[in-house]
Amino acid sequence: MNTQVELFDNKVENDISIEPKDWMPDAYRKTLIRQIGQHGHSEVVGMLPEGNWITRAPTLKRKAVLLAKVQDEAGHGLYLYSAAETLGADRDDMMEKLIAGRMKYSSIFNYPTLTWADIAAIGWLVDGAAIVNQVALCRTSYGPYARAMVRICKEESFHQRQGFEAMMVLANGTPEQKAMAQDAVDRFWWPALMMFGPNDDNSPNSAASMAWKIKLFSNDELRQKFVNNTVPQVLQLGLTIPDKDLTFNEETGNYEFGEINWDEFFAVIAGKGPCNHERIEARRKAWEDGKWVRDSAAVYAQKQQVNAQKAA
Ligand code: FAQ
Repeated sequence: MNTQVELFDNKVENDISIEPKDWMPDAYRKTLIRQIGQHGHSEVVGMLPEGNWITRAPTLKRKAVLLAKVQDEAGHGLYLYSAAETLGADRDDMMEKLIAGRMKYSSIFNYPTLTWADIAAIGWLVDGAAIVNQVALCRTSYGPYARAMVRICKEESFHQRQGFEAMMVLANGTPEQKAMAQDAVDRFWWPALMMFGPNDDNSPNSAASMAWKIKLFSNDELRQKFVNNTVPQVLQLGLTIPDKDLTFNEETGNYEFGEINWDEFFAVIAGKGPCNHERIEARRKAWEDGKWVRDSAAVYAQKQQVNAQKAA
């Protein structure tokens, strides 16, 4: 006779996805709401540093591509919030927690976008890091999250390639453009590595998340994969990596890299990064300005329900 726990464990063990109506441990549900909610918030807050450049993109083509990319990120946020709702989370509650600083979003979006090259760097390095993490999540144990990731990864791949192409144009441009590209790499390299989270021996959620197959690879494994993928791309662009300790280990096939500044990482996720205040203020304003839309939609939905009841 199978207990609910055994059924759940069996599904996880045999890579059968867990679906919204299945029984699941409370802690599994809670950790998924935390991760999916924070992931959704990252997509939505991630629109801000890029949105900052829509009016200043250097050509019409770049502007059209950037607009499409930012819209894609909004869509990703919506898929993720919907996936969190299948677990019983409330979207308004998640939004209010974000604004109150009680839910996190990716550290990377607390850095400023000072030049056009930063937009290229976000597409190439930030989306590149996001893909490494998200390709693994396409096989995560919770069905709605895994399925959302499949579509998101397709769009992120386009983002990554357009970012690399924009960077390539700058790297092959005038000396000023090349210097701008290098400056963006210098500022975004380490924060991109931090996106994968703390080292494995300092990652409190990893053991449970890996046992439940929410995470299939550890933070350090994914970070290493990103470094291995990206170093050759930096070199191909004729740019350098701001890490004097970077070496290629011929035995393991890995690029070994220097120590991440964890004090900086923990300060940023505690709300003390260069743009945390600005990002949350932008979300607070959007939330308050959008209240009339939410209220109108709620009244409309209520009226539809009353009409449907009358007609029945
Ligand atoms: N930033 O125990 P762990 C994108 C927190 S999408 C902020 O290792 P976990 C698309 C963590 O929440 C980018 N906080 O945690 C785009 C935990 O705190 P908590 C977002 C971080 O969950 C591109 C604490 O530290 N992607 O970029 C970060 O097992 C361009 C301890 O950490 C995802 O969210 C961080 N970097 O592993 C959009 C992917 N790292 O919650 C626009 C899904 C860790 O206990 C433009 N998420 N923390 O208070 C994941 O894979 C995992 O949640 C990790 C963290 C790997 C991020």
